[in-house]
Amino acid sequence: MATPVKVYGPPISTAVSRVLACILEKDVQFQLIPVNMSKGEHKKPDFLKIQPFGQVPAFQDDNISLFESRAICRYICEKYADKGNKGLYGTNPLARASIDQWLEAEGQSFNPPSSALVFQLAFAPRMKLKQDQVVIKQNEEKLRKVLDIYEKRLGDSQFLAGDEFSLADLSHLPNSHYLMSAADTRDLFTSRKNVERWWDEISSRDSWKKVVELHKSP
Ligand SMILES: N[C@@H](CCC(=O)N[C@@H](CS)C(=O)NCC(=O)O)C(=O)O
Repeated sequence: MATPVKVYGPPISTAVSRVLACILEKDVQFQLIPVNMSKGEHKKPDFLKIQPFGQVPAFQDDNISLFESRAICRYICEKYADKGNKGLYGTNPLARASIDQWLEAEGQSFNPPSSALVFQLAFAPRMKLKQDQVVIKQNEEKLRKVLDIYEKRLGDSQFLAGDEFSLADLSHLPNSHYLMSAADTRDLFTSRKNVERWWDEISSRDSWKKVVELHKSP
């Protein structure tokens, strides 16, 4: 039996969730290793050896360590090409380029405002930090513009990179999950009919439902 890959970090972290969703889509055996962030374990020397920026997730497969959730997902898709969802990262150069394009759009355009909002709306209250209304307003405005582009794209194709669910859609799940749970930002999705249809479809995948279950573990 293959040795399970190791994922370090709490599943409620958006970047950890991204990797878990990919692993579950690919049906790869994994071991989840808790990192107690409130005790600063992610800044300790042993952890910095595998994640030099002191962030989660860190990932290990055989004798290699990786960090950066999107790079880890690409690696999992390449290494385990024959397992689980075989089309997740495309099966030809053009399909893969389209997936990479929308993965970049997620990382460069969607993630900056959405992760700022996730921090303010979901994590600041848990950490007993005061929410910054100016940051919330500014990032809602930025995200609105990004979602207008998504609305148009998702009117032309079922998913971002084409008519199949891909790593590009999957990468949006973690931040969107928290934004859909907050009244203010939920409306940004539900007021756009194609974005809402897309969210309903991608969030009902078994892989994502399992990640949401894992949010209950440390
Ligand atoms: N670009 C990185 C982001 C990782 C990241 O920001 N992780 C957060 C949790 S979602 C973290 O570790 N925050 C604690 C810190 O930065 O000290 C990735 O995608 O892996």
